[in-house]
Amino acid sequence: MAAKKNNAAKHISGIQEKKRVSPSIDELLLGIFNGDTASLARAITLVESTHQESIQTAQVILEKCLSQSTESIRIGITGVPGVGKSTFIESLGLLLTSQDKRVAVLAIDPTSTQTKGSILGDKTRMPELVKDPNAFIRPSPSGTSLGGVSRKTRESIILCEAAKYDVILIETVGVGQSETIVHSMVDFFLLLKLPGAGDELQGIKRGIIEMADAIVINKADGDNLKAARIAKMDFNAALHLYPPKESGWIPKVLSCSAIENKGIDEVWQLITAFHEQSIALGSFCTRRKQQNKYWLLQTVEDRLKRNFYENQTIKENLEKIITSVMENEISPFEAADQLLALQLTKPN
Ligand SMILES: Nc1nc2c(ncn2[C@@H]2O[C@H](COP(=O)(O)OP(=O)(O)O)[C@@H](O)[C@H]2O)c(=O)[nH]1
Ligand SMILES: [Mg+2]
Repeated sequence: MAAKKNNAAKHISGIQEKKRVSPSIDELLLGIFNGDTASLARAITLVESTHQESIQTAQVILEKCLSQSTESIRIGITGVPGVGKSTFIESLGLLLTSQDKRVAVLAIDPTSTQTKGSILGDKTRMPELVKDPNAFIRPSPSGTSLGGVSRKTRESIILCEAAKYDVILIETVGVGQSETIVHSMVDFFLLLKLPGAGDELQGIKRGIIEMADAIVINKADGDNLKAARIAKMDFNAALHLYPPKESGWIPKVLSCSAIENKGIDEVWQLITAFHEQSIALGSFCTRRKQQNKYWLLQTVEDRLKRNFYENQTIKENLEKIITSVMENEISPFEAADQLLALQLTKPN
């Protein structure tokens, strides 16, 4: 009897499960607008999906979410693996939730996979934030191209904002192009550095410093205190060599210990000062408008490329033409013209 009851219960929960797997668009939207994390998570899964049907559903949801006006701030946090990004986000996130702010954390890590690598690490490195009802943490999907991952992250930001998260923190590992892409989707870009970084200043990618709205020397604790002070001075000196930002914002250098929760308040005060100043000057709005333009053009480029490589005639001829180019039978430019002409004569 008990077993029968159990089975019945399982059956019922199975039905509910099934119902939960595919709620209607309106149900999902209502859930998102009410700040229901399960609906938000499901919508992000739709956004991340590569199935045609899910892509279309996601598009409808996104359009509805875009029309929700919000006053969120999007903050990108970058730095080499191990610099303490996740620990920093845990500290900052908890500070913000203690001020009754709702915090969403999205992670872009093209080097990780969902079962191993830093994603699991990230979850365990935000042990308190994960449990906080005012925080939502979502790692990026694995296996897709960086462009794809980041486009989805940008769409996830919009969903999080519609779910009324006040602060969106985006963690990205400092490899390849990921900082540039994250920079193009955030209001404030924060570069975390290690003490002693002064020595490697020469080797630093110039572009990243140029993009930073703040440089924060993390791990300023224990034996690192002196090195952190020196690094702070070095970066301050280095920043003077860069031209001022168009927005009028002067990037600052701070230090903190994410693990000991020291200096995190100061970082938040700096971000708040930036937020207020850039809204007052209009540069906040200008930056978002520029980003919209960037993403429009980026998407057009992505789609054109995808259409090209998915074109059946191109697929059939590409290898042959590549071989001809490699054998110097035809120049790369002539070959490109031929391929593009093929695509035009036989579109998908
Ligand atoms: N001493 C010290 N260690 C830290 C600090 N922040 C992070 N760590 C340690 O550095 C390692 C990497 O941290 P993690 O947050 O995962 O770095 P991520 O790869 O940049 O996300 C972990 O062992 C952390 O405990 C800090 O402020 N001080
Ligand atoms: Mg991390």
